[in-house]
Amino acid sequence: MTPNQTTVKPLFLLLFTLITSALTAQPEANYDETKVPKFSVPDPLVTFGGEAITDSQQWEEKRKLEIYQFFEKQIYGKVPALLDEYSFKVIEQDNNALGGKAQRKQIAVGIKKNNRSLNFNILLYLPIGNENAPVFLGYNFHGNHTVTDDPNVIITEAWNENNEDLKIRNNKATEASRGVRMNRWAIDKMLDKGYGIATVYYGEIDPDKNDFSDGLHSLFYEEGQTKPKTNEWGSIAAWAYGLSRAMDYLENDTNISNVIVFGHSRLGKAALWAGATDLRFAGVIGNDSGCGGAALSKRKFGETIGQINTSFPHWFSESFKKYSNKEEMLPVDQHELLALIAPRPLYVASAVEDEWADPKGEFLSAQYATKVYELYDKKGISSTDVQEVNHPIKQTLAYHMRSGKHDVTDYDWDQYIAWAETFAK
Ligand code: GTR
Repeated sequence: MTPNQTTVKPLFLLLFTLITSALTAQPEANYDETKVPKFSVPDPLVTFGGEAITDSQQWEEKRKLEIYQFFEKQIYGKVPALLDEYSFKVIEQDNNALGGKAQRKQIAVGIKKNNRSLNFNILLYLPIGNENAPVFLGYNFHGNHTVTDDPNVIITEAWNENNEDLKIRNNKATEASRGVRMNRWAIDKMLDKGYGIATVYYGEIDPDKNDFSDGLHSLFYEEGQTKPKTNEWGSIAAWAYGLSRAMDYLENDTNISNVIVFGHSRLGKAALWAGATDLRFAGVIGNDSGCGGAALSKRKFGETIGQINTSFPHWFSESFKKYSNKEEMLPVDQHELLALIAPRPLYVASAVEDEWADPKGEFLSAQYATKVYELYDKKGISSTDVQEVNHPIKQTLAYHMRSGKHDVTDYDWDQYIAWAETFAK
């Protein structure tokens, strides 16, 4: 190599790095209400073609489908095909679990496509003495064994994001992380009130990394394919699909009545999309779901589409990237995702210190979706309702803003359980 070449190469590399980082750099997140751009959200009751919708039948026939298809093709991405096979097996059961409070079942679900298979485990607790219990179904972030200190819960074998606080090391869960997330799952409260709880480790459906070689997506590839096509599913849609596959088991368990799908944060986004795609969920809860969940995108407050698509390029469909930092171009906003769940009960929850998820954007979104609930004579967040800390509004479309941070707390569960009493039993 000549001396000339040795200096040219690093210079070229430097230039290349500068250009690519300039192209992908994201504007600073905005937390200043005065800097929220002037925006208007699309009216859920006017079709893309400009036609007004005045009743629930017109909504179902003309508007709901076009909104659904937009979210499906341009935001979360389409599921490419049907499964070839589905099976489940109760691999463990104890009718005297948690000190006699619950029946515990662990169910292995197997799905097959193109001779490839994927397995995941559902952990289910049902209250003793309530033969027809409503169940909360939600993913957990690090394994079923983290939601309880019950020593019999199977430890996941799947890839796990390292987390020193939760004692997850070498991308593997071990006995050391048993019960580390009990604080987020008010299991005793649920059982005492006659509710069951079903949970699945989301990494068993699709490991949360920007790598499409593993997880659910890879089962569906055609010869030579290595990632989903442009309008096909990202990880959020895959997780939502996994919730439906858990539902396939739960709806056949004769001890279960209604299933309310729940999720926090990224898993709240997945729960909302699952609620929109699968009518079998009797209720839907999005806890601190933020950008790409309940929060309006066009406010550009806290996390934006540009930021989320850069930090988590695998979460949405490839086609969603064209809206990065171009939120004003979107013909929909997230209130219309909420509207797709109507008239079923839906709870949107924020935390006041969780500014990254834009609590105000979540509240407005619930408020703007309410007119679709009203078509069915259901109540939501009216234009005179105000967003106040720890003042839940428990209508069919419910909302609260808890004090504190991005988290799931007993306060949240107290509200969800009390709200579920109004429809789930
Ligand atoms: C953040 C992400 C949010 C939210 C959160 C979580 O890093 O920006 O959209 O999903 O993770 O899932 O805890």
